[in-house]
Amino acid sequence: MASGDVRDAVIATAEDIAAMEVRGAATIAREAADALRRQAVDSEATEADQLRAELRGAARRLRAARPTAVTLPNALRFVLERASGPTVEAVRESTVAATDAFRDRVDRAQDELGEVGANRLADGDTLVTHCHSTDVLSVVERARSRGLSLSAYVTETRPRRQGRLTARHLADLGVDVTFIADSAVHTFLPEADRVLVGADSVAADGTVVNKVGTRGLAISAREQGVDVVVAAQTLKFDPATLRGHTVDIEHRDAAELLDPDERADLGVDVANPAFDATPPRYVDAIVAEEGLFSPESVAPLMRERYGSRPSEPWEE
Ligand code: RI2
Repeated sequence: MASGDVRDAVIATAEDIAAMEVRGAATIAREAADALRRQAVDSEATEADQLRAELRGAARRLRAARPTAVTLPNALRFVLERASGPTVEAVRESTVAATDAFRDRVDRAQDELGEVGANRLADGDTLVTHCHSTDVLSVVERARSRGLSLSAYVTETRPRRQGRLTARHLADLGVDVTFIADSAVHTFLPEADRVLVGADSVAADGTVVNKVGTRGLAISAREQGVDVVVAAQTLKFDPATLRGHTVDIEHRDAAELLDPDERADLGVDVANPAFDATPPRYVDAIVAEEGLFSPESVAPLMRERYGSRPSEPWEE
């Protein structure tokens, strides 16, 4: 049964995103767009305005699921701006068409950035990566398909241990993988040619928000003269930062670090930020579908892509 006018499928998707059953910035975006499609298809609205209001309500529910990856609001905005028409059927059809277009766009962007990123890699490179990023995997997949031989140090990525997914994917692509504890990454950096990580959001000044631990990794890499390359399609660009907003860093449940009994026994506080912000001075290049960018060139591209937007369509 639906809660209010927001359909069950939307609530289920929002819950899956919050629980990280659905995770990774690009994947969250695809699923959120699909949830709006389900809202449109399953709706019992009898007026176009009613369906549009329902879509805004669904978007608000989805937006609240996780705060940091800007792909989520960017996906919702893409669909809502195109969900229009004089009748319920017209709004429904335009919503379905928008979600199809959105998926195509994300898939194409990921393919294209893979090509760009592969140009930056060399045969025999040793990479260091952190967490699990499908944008990073696209780069490595493209490089492998060109016959480049690659090795990688893959961090475990506490507390959720997404590094296991990366290790499996890279090994399946024929990369020579060494799985390491997060705290060991500085030990192995001198053997690396490049750090290659994803992003959840990129701010207008080129700051990269990614899985917690990325900032320390990037600072250490700079100290040791290792290139830091960020694979981030333009869907990761956060237009709100053009107006002075900062990216909200998600703090997750303490139970991801200590089970409640153990925590009570220890009598300690727990802090569990899921992401951190790497300043642009530690980022050598951002690989997007439109090419390779310096952090300084993010702002003009962001302005051109998103323009100025004082409010979001789900706030109207
Ligand atoms: P793609 C992940 O966050 C990681 O921080 C990863 O670098 C980023 O999303 C980007 O993922 P989480 O959802 O979009 O695991 O490249 O907290 O797949």
